[in-house]
Amino acid sequence: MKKTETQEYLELSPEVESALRDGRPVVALESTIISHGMPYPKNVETALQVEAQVRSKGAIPATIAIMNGKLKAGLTTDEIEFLGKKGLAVIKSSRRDIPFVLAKKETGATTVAATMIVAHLAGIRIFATGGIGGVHRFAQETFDISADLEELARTSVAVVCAGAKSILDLGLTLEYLETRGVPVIGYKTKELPAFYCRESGFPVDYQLDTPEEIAQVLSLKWQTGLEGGVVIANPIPEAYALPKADIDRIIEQALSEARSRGIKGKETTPFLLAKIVELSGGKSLEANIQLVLNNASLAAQIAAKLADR
Ligand code: PSU
Ligand code: MN
Repeated sequence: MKKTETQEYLELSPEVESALRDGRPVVALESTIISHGMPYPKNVETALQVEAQVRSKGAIPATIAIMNGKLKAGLTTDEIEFLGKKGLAVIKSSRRDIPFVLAKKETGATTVAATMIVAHLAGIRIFATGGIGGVHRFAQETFDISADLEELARTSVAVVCAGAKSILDLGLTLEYLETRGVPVIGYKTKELPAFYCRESGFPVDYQLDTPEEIAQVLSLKWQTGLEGGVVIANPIPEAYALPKADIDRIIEQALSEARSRGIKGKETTPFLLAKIVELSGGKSLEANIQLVLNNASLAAQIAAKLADR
């Protein structure tokens, strides 16, 4: 597809467009976390707080979604409210879904994979979220591996996350990323964080301790033609981390409920996320909000360093 044809379907908010034109820092944000990752109205409140956090660190937020036949980067408050209110009724959209959602002019919330695609089309290199998808537990039988991992292998956008939830098999997720050549950077940590907990027991490839060093590695990767994404794993702030034993028990219960109900395909992750919120009595939601804010802040600082280079 020629660039001009792509641009026809891409709609940047005026603010995002002017920031990109001037080479100012921009941070992409996903929308499946709004529609499918958190309950209303906390989801909308959080999405707006995350945008404010990005701004407070000197970058422009670009929340990404599919609406009215357009791939949008930069949403209005009303559009975020609309996505949050519709919740599970909007289409969870990954790479394979994009053309269908565009064709039908439906509302699509973008996953990590689809957000990376739209960010890349727009020229945004840094993206902040909560957790990435990965290799699910028992993938040996189910073949359930998130399209997020393949996207990380091919699309040149860096994703700042708090690692991944242990609804996934974190060891196999790291193996998959290694095979596909995706670097996993630990921000001030040697270990892959496990979302609610700061530790997982799995080492990361590289520990880097400043946004400047991360920006340097990203530029070197992309300048040398090594296309593809990077995972920047940023542990949840100590004060908000949840006890590992509690969260392990909740996740086991959520997994066994998903299995006994025969939940499959794209429903799996949203089902597990909602179950965890329910079983933790909202405690997990607070941790989730805090870690996303923390990721937004780091992403904005990296975007600022990248824009300076
Ligand atoms: N993990 C979370 N929160 C989320 C998601 C994953 O802790 O909101 C969402 C993201 O949008 C991610 C998607 O890209 O789920 C992965 O879904 P799947 O496993 O179906 O690829
Ligand atoms: Mn899946």
